[in-house]
Amino acid sequence: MKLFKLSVLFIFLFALTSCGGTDKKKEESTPKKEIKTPKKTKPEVDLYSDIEASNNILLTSSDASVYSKEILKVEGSKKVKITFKHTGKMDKKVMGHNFVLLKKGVSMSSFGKEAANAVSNGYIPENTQDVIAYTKLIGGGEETTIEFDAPEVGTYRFICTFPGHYIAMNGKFIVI
Ligand SMILES: [Cu+2]
Repeated sequence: MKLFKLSVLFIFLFALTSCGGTDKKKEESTPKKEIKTPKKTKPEVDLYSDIEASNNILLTSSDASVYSKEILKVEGSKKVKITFKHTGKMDKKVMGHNFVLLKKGVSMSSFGKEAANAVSNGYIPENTQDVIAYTKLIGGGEETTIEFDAPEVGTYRFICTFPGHYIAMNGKFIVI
């Protein structure tokens, strides 16, 4: 009799514990799609392979403080000619623009801040050693042209040094 009770208890316990196993398996969530991102192993110069090099550049700006191009690509060991136009209407005292090509390693923000104080010199610090080439400051409707020898192969930065403009008016100048 005692054995019977034990076996009933055992069956009861067995039934209890096995209940949990009868649950339907949750449907597995949809498999994750693998997103393959190509590794950027190419040198920076090649990232803009869709842009053709030209040593005769037309760059414009307007009453908005932006350049028409943020990537300029030129061939090395040649002259570079940049025609810079301001297509807006505002005076250069309010919305002046220039094109300033910085030497390698020169910080856009430090130079931009320094240049903002050089009001009497068109926002170019006098006797600066940080610049490869620059245009004068122009206002709406004006244009100016500069010519200079392309610097050695590499990537340089250009900015507008009118106070505060370098934040939006900057770009890369690539010599190939
Ligand atoms: Cu500007």
